[in-house]
Amino acid sequence: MQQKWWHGKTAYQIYPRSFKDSNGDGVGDLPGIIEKIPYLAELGIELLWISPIYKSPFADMGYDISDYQDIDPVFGSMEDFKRLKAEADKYGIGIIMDLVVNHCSDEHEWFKKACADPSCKEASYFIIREGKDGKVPNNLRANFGGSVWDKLPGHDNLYYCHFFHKKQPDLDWFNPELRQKIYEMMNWWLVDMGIAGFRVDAIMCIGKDPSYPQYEPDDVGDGMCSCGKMNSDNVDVAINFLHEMNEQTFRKHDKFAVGEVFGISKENVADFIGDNGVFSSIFDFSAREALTGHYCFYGFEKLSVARYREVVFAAQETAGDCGFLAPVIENHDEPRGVSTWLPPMWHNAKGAKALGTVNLTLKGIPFIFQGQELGMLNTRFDNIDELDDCQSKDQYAMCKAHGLSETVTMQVLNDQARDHGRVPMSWDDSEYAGFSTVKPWMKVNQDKDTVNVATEAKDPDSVLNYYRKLIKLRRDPQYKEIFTYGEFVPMDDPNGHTLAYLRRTSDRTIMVVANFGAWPVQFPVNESSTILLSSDRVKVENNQLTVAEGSSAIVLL
Ligand code: TEU
Repeated sequence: MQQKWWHGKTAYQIYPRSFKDSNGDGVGDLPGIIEKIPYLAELGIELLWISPIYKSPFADMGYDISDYQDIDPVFGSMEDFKRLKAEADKYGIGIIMDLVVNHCSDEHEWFKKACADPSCKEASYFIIREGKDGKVPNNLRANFGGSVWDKLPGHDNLYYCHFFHKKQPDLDWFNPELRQKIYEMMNWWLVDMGIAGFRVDAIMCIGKDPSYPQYEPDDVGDGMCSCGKMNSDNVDVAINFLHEMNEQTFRKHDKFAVGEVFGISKENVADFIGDNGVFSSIFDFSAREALTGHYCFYGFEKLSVARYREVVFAAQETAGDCGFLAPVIENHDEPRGVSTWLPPMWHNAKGAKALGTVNLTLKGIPFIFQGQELGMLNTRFDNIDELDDCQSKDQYAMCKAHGLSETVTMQVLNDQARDHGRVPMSWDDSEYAGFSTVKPWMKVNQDKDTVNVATEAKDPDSVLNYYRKLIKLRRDPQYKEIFTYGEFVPMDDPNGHTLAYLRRTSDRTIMVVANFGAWPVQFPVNESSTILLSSDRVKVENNQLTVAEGSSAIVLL
């Protein structure tokens, strides 16, 4: 594998609406991010992915873009963006913008023109089809519920396609002119604005079959089939477009790109990552994929630690030495990682530290989601009005339609809603968690009195200070190479609740152990083995490493 400038870096995701409000409107903004750049630098962050900040009507919280080359006033201005970029540059932090090009917003000027005249050039940027016998062109179901087809406003028998919200019309990637427009826009951000790269949103959705055939209904029982089926049948279509994108943008300018990609296998991983892959990295969603299996949230079952270990280790082996995955435990589409992947006994600081150890020592380019470094857990939502996300609303209706009680429905949403990643970042223990001076757009997390930056910064044993040490260790010139390029070697799990593995180069080996069981675990080590970092009770004695329950260790063998 060729060495690249982004190898060995630690990335951080900001959900801008919920990171820091500087102007007292209850919504996070760019000056708020600027204020916190020194905080991120102190944590050791070198790549910063910011979820969409472009002009948007916010039907899907900014993932519906109405102008790709402007900043939405709720976040600030282009001048603020330039200041943010300059501030990040000062600390050696590269900005990663969110690239949402499977779809735009129905308020984008292209779509407005398409509605005004379906024979115009801009209309050909979208997927517009005639209805069949007064019905929609086919039976695909959108990711946020309902048909992927809606009537093109102002036209009786014309439908436009949207794999997500109806305010997110899909772009037609088969149109070469549209593709060039997108690459031009990307190169403007990459070169003229000087960003470090892109996180590429929902991109496998561009793998479509332009004939839009009828599909065998799936098991949801509404006669429809998930639009994901069309994508998984047409991965090659997407890959072809992405090779072109890569050649004309990222590769050309030596920029970073991390793809939001599901469904990786040994057979196709080299298409995505490594020297000939279309991306620099792709998120490791193996645990999330093992959990999902059904359209309804209430079909999800928790994973055991043993199963979590199995799927995460399998992903590491799939990537092998081909290229880098991007390990994640949570993001803005997920409930909190500690609440989701760990048994209830470890829904606390100990669990957060031990899971952080895994996140930051697997092979790959780790992404930390805002608040993860504090050990933020899921927020308690008491009723549907406390949730904002369009997918949560769809799932609420679905649970109700299937006869679930209000209590059970709220439990399902408390377990799975995307809103968990969208509550304000807890900066201190004040009424609005130091996020804002007024009531924020989402409720603050109930644990903000103890789980917050100000309190944790003062406590040497806090999750925050542990994350700082972890990242410092990854960046230590002595160990940077082994944490970056060292081979991943899985070890056995002695108690059914432990993730243990080696990272190995030709001349040294590091052992990582995270014990999520109820009893200590032991591993044989050498006389000279040294503990580089431990999150709780860990010792090396008589050639045995003992890692207490809820603890993790990084040991140089
Ligand atoms: O997500 C794509 C995606 O696959 C998720 O929407 C997923 O289906 C869902 O979260 C499962 O719970 C990206 C963005 O991350 C998400 O926020 C956007 O809503 C979506 O694309 C559309 O742009």
